[in-house]
Amino acid sequence: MAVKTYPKEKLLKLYHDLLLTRQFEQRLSILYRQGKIVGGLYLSRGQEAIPVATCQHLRKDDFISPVHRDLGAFLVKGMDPGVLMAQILAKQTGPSKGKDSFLHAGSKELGIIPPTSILASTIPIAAGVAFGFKIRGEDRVAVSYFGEGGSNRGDFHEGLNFAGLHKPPLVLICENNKYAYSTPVEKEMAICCVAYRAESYGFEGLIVDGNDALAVYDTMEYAVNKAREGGGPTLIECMTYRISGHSEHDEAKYQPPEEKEIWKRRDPIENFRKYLTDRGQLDESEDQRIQTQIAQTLDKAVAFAEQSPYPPPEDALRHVFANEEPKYGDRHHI
Ligand SMILES: Cc1ncc(C[n+]2csc(CCOP(=O)(O)OP(=O)(O)O)c2C)c(N)n1
Repeated sequence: MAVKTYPKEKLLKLYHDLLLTRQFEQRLSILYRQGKIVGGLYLSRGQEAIPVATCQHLRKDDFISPVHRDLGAFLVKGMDPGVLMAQILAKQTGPSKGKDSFLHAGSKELGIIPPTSILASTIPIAAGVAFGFKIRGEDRVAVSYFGEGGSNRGDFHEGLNFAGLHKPPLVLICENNKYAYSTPVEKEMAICCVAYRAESYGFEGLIVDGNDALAVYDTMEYAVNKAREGGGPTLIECMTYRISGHSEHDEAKYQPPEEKEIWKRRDPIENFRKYLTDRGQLDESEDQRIQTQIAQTLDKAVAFAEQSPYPPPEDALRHVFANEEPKYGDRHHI
């Protein structure tokens, strides 16, 4: 069987994006401990390969509907690291203009639908967007991300039923990290795999090792090409593990230490680095160059966010309603 080969620049871009995501989140973790992040902080440590590798195949005019563990998707889709950092620090220069923390941000220009916080709502939203592409005859794709926990909600089933019926260019990415907050997957559902559910709605469900960046990359390439060519939806279940707590305040004592150890050895970034070095695609000096470049990008992003102002109090009601700019103190009856 022929072994697939990849252009070096694509491999190095994937490696760069994985490292950028991990190191961005490491900075966030420090800022959180310094009290500079208000509210929860939900990281993707150990499962970065899923948002990062899947977004490699998307164009700017494709749409994603990410959730709380998809910071990497924001970066790969093109959001400026400084602007994203400002958003997370609730600064006026973030896309939500300081009204919200963490990832309730989006960008119409970059094709990022702001997460709503309602688990699995990403699915009917992306299915609707994809249906719009289909009606207009456009070769654009919509992608929704969700956890295996979210897949137990009604929105998941309604979205899949719609997708199965209308066959829009939709890719559904389930990030099965084995826990929904403190609930282990065996107590969430009676079957082993979310992908099995796709078939009952009339389309293909695939299972992939979510810690193998290239496996995720290849599977997504297949699903995106299929969607663009009119082949309809695909659900890709990426098997992974949540290495840290649900959020930074959660010590995750419910995760058995031996289980964590097994998955730490399956780190997607370390393994990809080994893959590249073993094949002579990355040497120490190239690695160092990428690391330095990322460190500089992040220094700049943190400085921009920290120096940005918080919004003034009188902005509290601005940009909240579609057609009005109410004055502070106005009353609104809906
Ligand atoms: C409808 C709904 N119920 C509960 C919550 C609170 N909540 C946020 S994340 C989460 C766990 C999600 O688990 P999963 O979907 O597996 O994603 P993961 O956090 O593991 O990536 C819960 C219960 C919510 N945001 N929305």
